[in-house]
Amino acid sequence: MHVRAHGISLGLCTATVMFVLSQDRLNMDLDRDCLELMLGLLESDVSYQQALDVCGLSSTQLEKNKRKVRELCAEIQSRGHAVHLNLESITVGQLAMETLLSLTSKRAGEWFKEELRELGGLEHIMKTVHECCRQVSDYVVTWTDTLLDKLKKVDRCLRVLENVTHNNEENQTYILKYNDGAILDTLVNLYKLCDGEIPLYPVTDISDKTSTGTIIREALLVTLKVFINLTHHFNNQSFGSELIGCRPGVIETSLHLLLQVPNYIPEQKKFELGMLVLMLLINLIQDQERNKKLLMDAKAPSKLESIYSREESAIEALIAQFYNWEGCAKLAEKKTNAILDGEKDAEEESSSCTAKSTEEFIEDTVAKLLQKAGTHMEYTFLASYIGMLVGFLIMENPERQSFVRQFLRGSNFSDMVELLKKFFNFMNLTASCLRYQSH
Ligand SMILES: *[C@@H]1O[C@H](CO)[C@@H](O)[C@H](O)[C@H]1NC(C)=O
Ligand SMILES: *[C@@H]1O[C@H](CO)[C@@H](O)[C@H](O)[C@H]1NC(C)=O
Ligand SMILES: *[C@@H]1O[C@H](CO)[C@@H](O)[C@H](O)[C@H]1NC(C)=O
Ligand SMILES: *[C@@H]1O[C@H](CO)[C@@H](O)[C@H](O)[C@H]1NC(C)=O
Ligand SMILES: *[C@@H]1O[C@H](CO)[C@@H](O)[C@H](O)[C@H]1NC(C)=O
Ligand SMILES: CC(=O)N[C@H]1CO[C@H](CO)[C@@H](O)[C@@H]1O
Repeated sequence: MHVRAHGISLGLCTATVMFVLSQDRLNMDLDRDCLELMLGLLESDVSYQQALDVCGLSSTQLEKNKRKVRELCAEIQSRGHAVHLNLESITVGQLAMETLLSLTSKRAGEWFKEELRELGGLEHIMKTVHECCRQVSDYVVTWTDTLLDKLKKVDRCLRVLENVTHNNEENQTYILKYNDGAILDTLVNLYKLCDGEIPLYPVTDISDKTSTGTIIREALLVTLKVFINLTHHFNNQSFGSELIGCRPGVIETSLHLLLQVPNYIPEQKKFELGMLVLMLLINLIQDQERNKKLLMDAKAPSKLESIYSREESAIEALIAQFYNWEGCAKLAEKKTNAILDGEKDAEEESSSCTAKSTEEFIEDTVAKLLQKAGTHMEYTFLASYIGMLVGFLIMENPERQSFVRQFLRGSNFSDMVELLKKFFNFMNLTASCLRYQSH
């Protein structure tokens, strides 16, 4: 008994020390041993109260430790860190989890991802996601603070998964295969849940950070990012696309998110949501005949205001959305032409062509362009992504081509090709700027 209580107390102190170090901006020297210890601590979800119950004798000592730990944690919170920590019920596992999450979101390098997987940290994160999601989907009648806290925790864990799967085939495969793909079922359920809930909690104010609708939306966006990373193609193959695409409702949910859900989120978030959903759809169908068929056969999500409208095919709705965005994009053409033609201002000349990775560079230029041309340029991107999606669908398939044609203006692809050319030129421009720079 005594030994066990002592172990708990020691664990608590260790966890606290690590936690404090990780919260301080002082660089915590993280090495494999340290990580291993932390992951070990994650397993011990023992609360102080339990610790006190177990050992009758050294309760004064434990109480003293408890008070100290709480004071330390409160101090850290007063500096604005670890706001998620509940001071009333601190456990060893919680402190270790906080440490883990804050490390992965800050300074940990590439080696960390591998170690995290090998030492079972990813497993722990997946279990946490699973456990929180289970509670969320079991009890969601009204969103209590407790449930929203669970969702926020899921959000933070998913950010770690997003990071470690980024362009990393082995880590991606590990997650896809873990426990027979259990995490995929969890995430697909979460995806559908968020899709269904956002319309019930519409938010228009971008500065709103705490309402139910905002928390659900943010959880949805990070879920999408994890899906996109998990469906990334390596050598023209994507194991993830196969596994995720075949789960019932993924395509329908994505279509609903693309075509209906934007009505319930702030203006400033519509572009991000649209791009993420289209990126996922493209990943899903790219090399998956079965997923292409699912998309071809899908119905358009029903519009709330017209329940009795005829059943429209998803393709028809996608193409209507294409023309809608394309029309908006044309309005912006004048402003953006200057940038697309390569006219740059002095500020851009000096700052945008520094040595960066291609992705960073494109991201950077895209950011600048979007800023310059105003939000209208976003429509060009969204419409182009629909163009690419349709392109993958009809590639080497005359039957689908003629099906799509019936929804196109003038029954031809000229508008789509025109827009994709513009998009391509723009991408080529940014890429050639990079080539120029690297010489
Ligand atoms: C992952 O996290 C590291 C730091 O922890 C950061 O440098 C890196 O940019 C992140 N990568 C992605 C893809 O988010
Ligand atoms: C994975 O996620 C990161 C962070 O959001 C993103 O920058 C990256 O493009 C994603 N990777 C892939 C392969 O899509
Ligand atoms: C991927 O597919 C493209 C076009 O189908 C082909 O040109 C390329 O060689 C393939 N790459 C690999 C690694 O198989
Ligand atoms: C394609 O359709 C457009 C109408 O959107 C029409 O103006 C154009 O002439 C058509 N082109 C061809 C080659 O049929
Ligand atoms: C891409 O850009 C380069 C350099 O600006 C240009 O020489 C090339 O013709 C462009 N490629 C296409 C296909 O337009
Ligand atoms: C970022 C990264 O590549 N992380 C690891 C994922 O898994 C592979 C294979 O073990 C490692 O080489 C990576 O370092």
